[in-house]
Amino acid sequence: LRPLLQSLPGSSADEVDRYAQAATTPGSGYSDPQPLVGIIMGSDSDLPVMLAAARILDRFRIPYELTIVSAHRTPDRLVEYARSASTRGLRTIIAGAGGAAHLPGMVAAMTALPVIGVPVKGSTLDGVDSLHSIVQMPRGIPVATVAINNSTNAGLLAVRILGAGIPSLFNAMDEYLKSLEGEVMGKVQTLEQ
Ligand code: RP5
Repeated sequence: LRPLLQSLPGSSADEVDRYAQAATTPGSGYSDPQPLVGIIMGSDSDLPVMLAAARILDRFRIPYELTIVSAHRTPDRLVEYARSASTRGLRTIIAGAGGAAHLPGMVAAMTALPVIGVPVKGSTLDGVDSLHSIVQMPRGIPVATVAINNSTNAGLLAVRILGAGIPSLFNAMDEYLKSLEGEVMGKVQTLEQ
């Protein structure tokens, strides 16, 4: 993934190193080397969208792994990934895909871990195809679905899921909410001056 990461605008050299590490050596670069979140995507073309989730997990210092798993192009890899996820220590999976986006649903069918789906906007249908594919999971197999291309919210939801059982993370999310409020109130004050 490194050449692709380097070609993306807006990523610092440090970030490229970290993402490339997450893709090759799960959890490296953190004091706790065990990845708690798996970020997967159907294609390297999803990477520009999915990196926002990695940025959020970096911000909250949550170790993650990052890789490509295609439901239709690498079905055996999908089964192996989903079936081994919980025993490998993952606690939540973020899965992004575009088009007929069956990746999140198929992963959720093969693990009891919470799965967050990110509908990736493709070249046609504006991502509504991906959104419907992910959000319309039939009864019994839930996938928590975020907005089209909004992997930031997928990262934040993963933090909240983990934070429900980790007080320091819960407090960090509380601080994050306060920072959002502070940002808006700062703008309000500037406008009112
Ligand atoms: C899906 O098909 C991927 O998740 C991606 O969003 C879309 C297009 O893939 P590429 O043709 O760019 O590899 O499986």
